[in-house]
Amino acid sequence: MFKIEKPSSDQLAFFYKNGYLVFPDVLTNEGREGLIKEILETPEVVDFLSLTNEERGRSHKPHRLSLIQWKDQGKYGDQLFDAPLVVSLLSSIIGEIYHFCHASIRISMRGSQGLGFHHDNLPLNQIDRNKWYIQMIYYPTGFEKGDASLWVIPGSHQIIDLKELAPIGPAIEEASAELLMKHYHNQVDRELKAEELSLPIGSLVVMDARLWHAVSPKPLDSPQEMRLFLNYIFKEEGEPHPYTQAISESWFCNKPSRSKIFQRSASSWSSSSFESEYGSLK
Ligand SMILES: O=C(O)CCC(=O)C(=O)O
Ligand SMILES: [Fe+2]
Repeated sequence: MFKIEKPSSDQLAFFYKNGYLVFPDVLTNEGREGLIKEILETPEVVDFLSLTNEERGRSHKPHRLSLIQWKDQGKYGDQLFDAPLVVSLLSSIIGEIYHFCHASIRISMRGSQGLGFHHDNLPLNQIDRNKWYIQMIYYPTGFEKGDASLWVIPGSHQIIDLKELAPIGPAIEEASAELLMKHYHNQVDRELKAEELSLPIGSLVVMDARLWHAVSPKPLDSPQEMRLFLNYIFKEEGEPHPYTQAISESWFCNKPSRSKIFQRSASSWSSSSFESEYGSLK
């Protein structure tokens, strides 16, 4: 599934310092192609792709599909629960005990709007904000700068106390590195500056979900038809997050070692109660 089995100590040091870590082109060709196939065969994705361009443009997230809880893993998506690189990263960062929270898919097509700067660590109880909540984000099709590119603000994961800026709630559409700097310079020991990434096909970004990040729009003349995003979120032991998904029986099959990551309760929130509290920005 992956070309490597563990991160180097320099990579881990980069993660702690900056709040994210990039593994460009780390999926094997077979793994990448297998994941793309499984994403494209997912019923909600099939429905989305069967719409006309005009219909997709009329939805409340124009030209974008956001499937928050993905449960249709096949052979390849299944490996992202506990492939050696995943286990090595998570046990180095979180420790031996951690839980799978949820998996999501997003598809951005030409004309999709992108996302303003936000962070994704939104626990029900603010105390849990200081617990590890890690996003393993896969970009099977990659992206170029200016074309649904990911922006990050390195070091912004160190802002622990958000005070007046979204202690809980929807992302701040117009947040910027300058705004964060103005509010939180006492909490971080460095200048906060946004950086735009470009990533080849088959890349992985490991993100401390407290990191502030954004996505640029996908231009109408983008050479790439579809930008695929797959996110597996893992968390430190504790209360479910609003998105914590139910475990499918099929994920366990013949794999008792997985009880370690799957034995926890799911969120009792419905997606509609979540959206009314947190908005539907994604
Ligand atoms: O699409 C991306 O690269 C990131 C998306 C994101 O930040 C989110 O869905 O929370
Ligand atoms: Fe995000």
